[in-house]
Amino acid sequence: MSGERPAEGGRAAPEGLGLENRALLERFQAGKKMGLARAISLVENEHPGFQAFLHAVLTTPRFGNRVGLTGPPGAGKSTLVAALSRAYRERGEEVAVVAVDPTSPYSGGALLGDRIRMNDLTTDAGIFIRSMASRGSLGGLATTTKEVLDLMDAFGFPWVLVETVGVGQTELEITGAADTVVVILVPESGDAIQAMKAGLMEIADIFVVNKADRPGADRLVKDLQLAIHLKEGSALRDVPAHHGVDLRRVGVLASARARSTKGDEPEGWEIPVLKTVAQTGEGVPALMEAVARHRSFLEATGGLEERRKARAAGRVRDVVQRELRRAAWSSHKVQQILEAGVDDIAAASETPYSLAEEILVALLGPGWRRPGVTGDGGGA
Ligand SMILES: Nc1nc2c(ncn2[C@@H]2O[C@H](COP(=O)(O)OP(=O)(O)O)[C@@H](O)[C@H]2O)c(=O)[nH]1
Ligand SMILES: [Mg+2]
Repeated sequence: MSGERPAEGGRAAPEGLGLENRALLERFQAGKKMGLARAISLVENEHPGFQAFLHAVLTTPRFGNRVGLTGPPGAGKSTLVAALSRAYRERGEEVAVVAVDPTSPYSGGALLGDRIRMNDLTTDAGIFIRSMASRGSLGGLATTTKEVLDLMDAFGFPWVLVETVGVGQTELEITGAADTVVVILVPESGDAIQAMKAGLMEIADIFVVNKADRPGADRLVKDLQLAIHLKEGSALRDVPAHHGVDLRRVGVLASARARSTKGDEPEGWEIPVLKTVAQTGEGVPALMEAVARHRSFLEATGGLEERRKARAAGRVRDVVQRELRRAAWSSHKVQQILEAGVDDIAAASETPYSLAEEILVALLGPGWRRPGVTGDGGGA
């Protein structure tokens, strides 16, 4: 970025924001929903100037609540998101929903004929719903998806709900995109041991056992509670001190260790395990209360700032990677090297590695050397 940043209302005017995007920015900042929709398209399609647009939007800090809801397919995530949205709307608060799951039936009509009808949600101007496919590698949350969340947050929604279908990587990545992560399980989805193995203990701030109207819900709640306590070492809470060792102290230490491995998590948060029947809204007020409590906890302990810093660092990495890729494949020089080199690879006088190295040197300068190469000294 050049040294000069022309001022505009006290903010740096982003370079590369064309006339059209500038007009869009005005509509966005004026709170026009059409402006938000257009901005999302701009970002999703990576149209020229989308980076400058995001830059402009993000230099105005907003602090919406980002809640991620994840779990196996069919657990009732969409139904629960609908119930939550409805409840927030009843309090007069606006809600943005991002469903990173193309099968989520948010697009008008009834939610599969169930009791919660999405009609009034989708025609309510106070709710903004967007479904998108996760285009990230390994099924992770694409950078674009995170940017759409940023847009919704920046637009001023107090609630930004993200539904992601839980398949490994996406579940883990949601931690980076949300302030509060709700993991939704159902009696049918397996036991607590499976949840532990899947790493759900690491990412859940709140557990929800949905479909509590089905058999086995209480059992799953108990198992999850036990698993959480075991993990935190607090299962020893009721064990008296004996043999000169205060097991409670040991427990507390174990708890602190378990927490600190999360890195961004101050200790002291007891993961609640709640029961819901998403279709009827049963248990939804308790879930809202838990989400609010977690938010207060994060604010009081500095955890919110920590999470946001971690998120920012991750985002910088994402953007650098994307721009590097973009720079590489849009470079004429790189195209030339590639075109000239493939014949040599066929003739075995070059290999993909030697050619890639040539391309990297062309991009990054003659001083560039692959990290970890002997004599490089870097990467240590
Ligand atoms: N019995 C029962 N069914 C539910 C409950 N919540 C959702 N469902 C049903 O479970 C199915 C999957 O719900 P959906 O919200 O699409 O799940 P998702 O794939 O996790 O988003 C739908 O047929 C819902 O009606 C619940 O609490 N109890
Ligand atoms: Mg869904």
